Amino acid sequence: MSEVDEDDLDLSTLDDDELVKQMHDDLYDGLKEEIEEAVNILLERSWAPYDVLTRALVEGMRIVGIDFRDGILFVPEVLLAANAMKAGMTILRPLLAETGAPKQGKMVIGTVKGDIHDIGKNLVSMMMEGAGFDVVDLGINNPVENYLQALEEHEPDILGMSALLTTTMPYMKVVIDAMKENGIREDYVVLVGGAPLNEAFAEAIGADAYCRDAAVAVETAKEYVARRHNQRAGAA
Ligand code: B1M
Repeated sequence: MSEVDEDDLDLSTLDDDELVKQMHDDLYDGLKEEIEEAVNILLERSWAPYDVLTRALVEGMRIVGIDFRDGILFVPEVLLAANAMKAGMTILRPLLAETGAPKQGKMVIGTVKGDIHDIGKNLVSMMMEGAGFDVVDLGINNPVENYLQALEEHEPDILGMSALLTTTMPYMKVVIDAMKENGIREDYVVLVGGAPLNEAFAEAIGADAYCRDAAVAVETAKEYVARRHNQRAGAA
């Protein structure tokens, strides 16, 4: 995508707008080291980690997604872009988690069975940690047993599920139905997210809420946990 010879380009000479644009190109081209360097440059320029994440990385991946959809990019190229994005996120993760926010509660989160997309889930995990939640990340491709076992073992306030495919999103209902069958559905707040979902779907499968993005996930989680604490205090 980029017309500039990457070897000749000194990223630090670019102004902020040019650098962000270059990062979109570098993400598109799967250039991991360039992404890492550019993330560090923006942080040195006092950019907030959240702005680096959303304006440079998430926006870059949005562009990749469009060309993937349109058949211009294919799986191998998108994998490289995803790896470059993850490298940038690795630098940002501790900074986002370091906010000193008071402890809010605990969340177990995982991508559902059949689905290996994890960038969005990882982003939600990072933002939740930054907001003061302890996060147990189950990774990708989780069968219902993984969720049930993790709920029993970690006793979280929230179960988060992620799905990026229209073919895998129905699996969220399998998990929620299993929770109902085991009589534990009401013990947890169930939040779901992923690009193909919407509020109507979340309601139809019996989740508590659909979260459009990581920021909404944090706000929704805080709201539901506060509500649960108030209910418990009222019942005591
Ligand atoms: Co895939 N892929 N992919 N892919 N991929 C999509 C999802 C797709 C929309 C691309 C397209 O056609 N436009 C399409 C799905 C079409 C559909 O189902 N309708 C698709 C396809 C078809 C496929 C394959 C089937 C391709 C193939 O093999 N032919 C295959 C399936 C593999 C599988 O899972 N079984 C596949 C594979 C891959 C890669 C491995 C190459 C790679 C994943 C790498 C990785 O994740 N480690 C990949 C990628 C990168 C994408 C796109 C381009 C980008 C996804 C992403 O990371 N977005 C994606 C296109 C798109 O979504 N526009 C696409 C950035 C991320 C920050 O956003 O994940 O939406 P997102 O997360 C957001 C919110 O959704 C929300 O918050 C996040 C942060 O703000 N959120 C939650 C997400 N999870 C949440 C959980 C919560 C709360 C909020 O819990 C509380």
